[in-house]
Amino acid sequence: MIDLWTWTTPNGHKASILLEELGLPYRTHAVDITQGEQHEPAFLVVSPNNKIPLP
Ligand SMILES: N[C@@H](CCC(=O)N[C@@H](CS)C(=O)NCC(=O)O)C(=O)O
Repeated sequence: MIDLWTWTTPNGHKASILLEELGLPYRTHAVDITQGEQHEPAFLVVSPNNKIPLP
């Protein structure tokens, strides 16, 4: 199972479109970058550069 950390940005949509087109199972984790959630310690563990999308 792929975990996709993402938000409703064009880059986030690119990752979702790719996974949908490939037909791969994945679960989505919303990271609201407008609220600064990309800087939370739990997210930095999986994305040290605080960027989404991250599959
Ligand atoms: N080329 C990168 C761009 C990633 C990127 O710039 N993500 C932005 C949102 S589209 C982001 O996470 N911004 C939050 C921040 O920089 O704090 C990718 O697609 O992986």
